[in-house]
Amino acid sequence: MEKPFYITTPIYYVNDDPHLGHAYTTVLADTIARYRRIAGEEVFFLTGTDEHGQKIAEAAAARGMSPKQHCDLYVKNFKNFWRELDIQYDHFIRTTDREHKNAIQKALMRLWELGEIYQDEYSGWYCTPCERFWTEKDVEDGLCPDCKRPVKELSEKNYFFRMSKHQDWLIEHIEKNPHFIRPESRRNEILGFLRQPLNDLCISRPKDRLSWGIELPFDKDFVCYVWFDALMNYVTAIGWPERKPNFEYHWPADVHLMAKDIITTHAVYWPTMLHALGIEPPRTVFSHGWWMVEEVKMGKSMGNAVPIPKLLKLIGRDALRYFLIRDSVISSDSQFTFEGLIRRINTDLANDLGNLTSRVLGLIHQNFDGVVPVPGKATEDEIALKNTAIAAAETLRDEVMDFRLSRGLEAVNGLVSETNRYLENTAPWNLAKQGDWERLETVLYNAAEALRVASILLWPVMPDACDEIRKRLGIEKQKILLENAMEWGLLKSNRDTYVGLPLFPRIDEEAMMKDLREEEHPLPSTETAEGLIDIGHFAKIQLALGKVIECENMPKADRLLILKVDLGTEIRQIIAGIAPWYMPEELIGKTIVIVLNLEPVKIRGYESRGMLLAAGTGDVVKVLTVDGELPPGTAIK
Ligand code: ME8
Repeated sequence: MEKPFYITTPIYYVNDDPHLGHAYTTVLADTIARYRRIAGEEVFFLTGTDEHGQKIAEAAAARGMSPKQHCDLYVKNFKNFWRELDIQYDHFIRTTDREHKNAIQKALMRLWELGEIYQDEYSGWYCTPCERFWTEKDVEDGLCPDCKRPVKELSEKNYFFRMSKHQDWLIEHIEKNPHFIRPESRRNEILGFLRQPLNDLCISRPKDRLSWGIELPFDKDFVCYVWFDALMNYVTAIGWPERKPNFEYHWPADVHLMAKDIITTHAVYWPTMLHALGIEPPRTVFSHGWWMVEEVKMGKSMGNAVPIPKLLKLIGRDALRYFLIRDSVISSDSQFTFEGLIRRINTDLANDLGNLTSRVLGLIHQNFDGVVPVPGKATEDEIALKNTAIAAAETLRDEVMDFRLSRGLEAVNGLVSETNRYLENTAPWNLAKQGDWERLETVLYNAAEALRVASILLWPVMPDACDEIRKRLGIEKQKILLENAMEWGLLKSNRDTYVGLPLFPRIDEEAMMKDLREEEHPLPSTETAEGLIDIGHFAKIQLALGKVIECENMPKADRLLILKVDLGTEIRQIIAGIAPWYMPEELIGKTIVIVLNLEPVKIRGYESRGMLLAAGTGDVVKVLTVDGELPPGTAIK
């Protein structure tokens, strides 16, 4: 029996909201999954969230929440975002799922018993945002070679996975399997990296530094390194090791998709971990380039993420999906510009596809009361159109199977433009005037048939628009199958159609940029952040002024301050993630704004009762204060 096509995205960190970079990989996976499904394959598409580790613990602390509360909230944001983009995953894994945690402990125990894990003293340079140690030679000017942020020297006892032991096997595996790492450029990069001896991998973190993680089954003072925990999701999600038949039915994964930032973890750490556990490696690890904004990688910590909720409202999810797939060259970086986005939508979607749909259906209405005509004899023009359609379908299929979706879409857009040209050449409006009904029937049937083919080929990228085209053509009940795009003449005559509104209205650049600019200060991202709330909701939040009477750094935490705040009737302890922007003494004496009625939480063993308010962009953060003297405890209404 053929196993399902198993495709994965990275599991994303929930330290902040999803951004366009996350959307890209997930839309790409969803689109490939849909193509495979309409090609008749069974597919298993996995995505999820990476919830342990320092990054998440600190993000939670900065928001005055427990890590689990924080994760639950952000997981909802991710899931809502995927729903808005119509991502049809088969399973969403969270690394805080019980089954996953149990499986990680089993994996660790197995490796420990096999002697693949040992304890050692380790000192090195640690990058907190990347959660990894670097050696002296990696670090330049005290900065992390990956994210270019400062690293700090750390020395501690830890557990190590004997990754180096599997180096020769890995090199041989990569050499024997040209499709194991794709594209070719990344494969060469990894082979180059493997020319140096591999270090063993530190797979633990002492609990006194970080407690938010999965406990090592053989030492309760340590938690598992977040990357070990995260990579394993690809096998735990399908039931390893407990649900063996399910696991064996799906594994190996056909493709793990990710961007180039995490190719080493996927192409080196992951296969060696699997090899040590006696599990076959995935078939392909595919690393795409980055979406960049003005030459900088788009990302939440870079502060240049595109305002997606607003963008989605303005252009719709199909247009965004199309743009992301069409305008990215999978093996290199892609530049995001609003001009590029608008140009793409106006050209390919409003002018070409939208126009073709309106024209064909409009002409069928004007001339045949909306009923698909019966075609007469095909001339050279119809044969050429048919050949273009079949060639586009075949090109698309081949390019998709080879992960070059942009080229596949280019071929489909070629078919759409060609059909518009066919209408111009055959000029059905003149045929109507001349009363050449038979020729008119043939032309409009063939143009509608090309539209039917396009509605299959584009469906995985733009499901809403293509469903709508199919409805207008009267074929919404037909199953969408790729093979039906390779056959000409399947559109049934004598069906009722309708014209409808333009599928993709032209975007006015100036108006859109104005609308987007109004989004410059988005609401904070919570479940209620979308849309408006009534005053009753706001009144539930109790805000008051508090005077900071003590403030100190939290030991072993870079971002956290412990504040004692006088609220008139009581003194409260509040933990705030603002240490990167304030020295403790700068805050003492300040009158700041406090949210009073939050559930108390413990952050690294320190209780926090309430939250202070601050505003900022990432580079600059300022606490909110009041304009003038008011006593502590004054309510804010
Ligand atoms: O790395 N362009 O999570 P993450 C294209 N939790 N893709 C981008 C992108 C950009 N500018 N920015 C992000 C992690 N991505 C780990 C993964 S997997 C076992 C653990 C996409 O939230 C891209 O897929 O930082 C990248 O690899 C991923 O988001 C990183 O997501």
